[in-house]
Amino acid sequence: MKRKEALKVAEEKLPKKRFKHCERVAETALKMAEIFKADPDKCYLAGILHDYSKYDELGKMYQTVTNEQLDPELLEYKTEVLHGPIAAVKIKNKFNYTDSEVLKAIAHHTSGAKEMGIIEKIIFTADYIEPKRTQPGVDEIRDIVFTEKKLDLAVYTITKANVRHLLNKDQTIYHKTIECLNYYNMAKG
Ligand code: DGI
Ligand code: FE
Ligand code: FE
Ligand code: FE
Repeated sequence: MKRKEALKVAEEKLPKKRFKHCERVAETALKMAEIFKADPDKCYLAGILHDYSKYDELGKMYQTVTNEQLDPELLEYKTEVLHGPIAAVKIKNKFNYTDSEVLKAIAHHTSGAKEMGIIEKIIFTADYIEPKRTQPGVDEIRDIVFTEKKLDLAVYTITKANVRHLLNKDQTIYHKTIECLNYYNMAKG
């Protein structure tokens, strides 16, 4: 898939505000691609498409989990945790798109995962730090990325903040989120 085609796919599928967020994530991912020596086309594609399934119907998402034999634990969660893994299979099937680095980056953009590749880490981080994000601590993470240039530390710091936030709201933590937290606690150095 080319950048222009992916842009059109995202624009037609998503409400304007969400599409704009995806454009900012893609632009942020491009900046990070330069710093961390990653393929810019893959970063752009994963960024623009990462929230493709954000507004899909929940019942259909559960059907896809079953039909595509995705992690059955996903059935215990809602759109927040499902939209990444679902978007990855839908984009693969609908557009015959098979790049596993891009598909994994889309699938893991919410939870993270252990042993992520460079595109996965960039999208996970770009989603959190794109210019319109205002969470407490986001400027520190922008510094870790653009000044210190420590991507594993950024992934860890984001995951720690996510888990804290989820626990404060008594939310259930998906196993890949926990695996990401533990793996990057070690990998961050
Ligand atoms: O789609 P975005 O809004 O751009 O952001 P996202 O996909 O990174 O996160 C979507 C939501 O997912 C966010 O409100 C927090 C939630 N989330 C992330 N990890 C987990 C989670 N929710 C639960 N219950 N468990 C998790 O492990
Ligand atoms: Fe998302
Ligand atoms: Fe995220
Ligand atoms: Fe997003």
